[in-house]
Amino acid sequence: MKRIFSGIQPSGNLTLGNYLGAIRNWVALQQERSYDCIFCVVDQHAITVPQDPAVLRQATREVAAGMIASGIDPGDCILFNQSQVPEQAMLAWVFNCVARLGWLNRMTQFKERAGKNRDNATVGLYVYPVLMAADILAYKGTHVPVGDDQKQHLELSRDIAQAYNSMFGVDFFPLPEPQILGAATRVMSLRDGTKKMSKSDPSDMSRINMTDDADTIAQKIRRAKTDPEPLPSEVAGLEGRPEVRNLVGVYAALSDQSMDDVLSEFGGKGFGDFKKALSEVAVDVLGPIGAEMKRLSADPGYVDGVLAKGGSRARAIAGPIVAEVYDTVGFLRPNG
Ligand code: AQP
Repeated sequence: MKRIFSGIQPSGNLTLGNYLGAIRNWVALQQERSYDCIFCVVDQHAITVPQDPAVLRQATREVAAGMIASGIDPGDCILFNQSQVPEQAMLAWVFNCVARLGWLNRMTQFKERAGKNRDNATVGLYVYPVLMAADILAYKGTHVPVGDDQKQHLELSRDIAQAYNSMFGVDFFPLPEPQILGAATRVMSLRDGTKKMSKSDPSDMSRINMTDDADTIAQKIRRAKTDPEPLPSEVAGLEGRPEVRNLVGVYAALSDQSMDDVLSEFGGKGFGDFKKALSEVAVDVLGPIGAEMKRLSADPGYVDGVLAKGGSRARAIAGPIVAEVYDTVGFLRPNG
């Protein structure tokens, strides 16, 4: 059985990076109908950095609304928020006792996010990738569609699955495969082409939010950093121009073309026409999704109902898997 598991943190506004690197691919995979799909709003991951409780609740609903508005069908897939399924955190504890410090010490995202003040980072931020392994493996997930930034965490999930299997002499967990798909697997900040576009970047001008209106999208793209040279005619000409490469990649992804096609149209021209065309395609794609997100957000009862139902369906799968792990490990349980 092929089972997809993937998630998004409710740690801010959904961005174009989340859409192109993750959600859009999830919708396409759901439509292929060859996988069981489970999608999760990972609120327990979000609290690895401080969150205002009321804002977190609202962001959880908004991320769920973003997924539904983009085409995730909660009748077809399971859609829920992580904290409704305690089995994932239960499995994470076992995995904390399987994973090694040396493995976690190599995680580059922790180093980036903890920054210079590492002693002040939460323990949760450090063990975040262990919880991510538990999220996936509590469902025996086999495929994990993510953006390029999550590749290293996925490798750790595979290491944990393998280490658990060999520690207990079982063939229990699959080794989950990353699916890094599309032309924009790492969308970069509009202000700095060497930094990932991120929900939690303090500058709103660094990202396009999925709920931005047409004027805001156009303004952000107009002000996006470029350089004084015209666009190159070939992909090789993007070398050393990270901001330009990023905008060309985003245009290619949004318009379903290759970067070569984009450059054959805009190569040799200045950024005026290109940015105008990019704004138009971004508004065409995101406009209807943003409008639907706002409509769904006005009906929190509906979104909460979807998440509650998804949570019970998810528990029905994770419950027996994690119970078997607890037996294997040797935990004494009632009727065990
Ligand atoms: N810039 C990006 N380009 C492509 N894919 C991206 N993803 C995130 N940013 C980009 C993908 O979106 C999914 C959900 O990510 P997440 O919310 O779990 O965490 P993240 O990767 O840390 O995303 P952010 O937006 O940068 O959040 P914050 O600011 O809270 O850390 C993942 O599949 C991710 O690859």
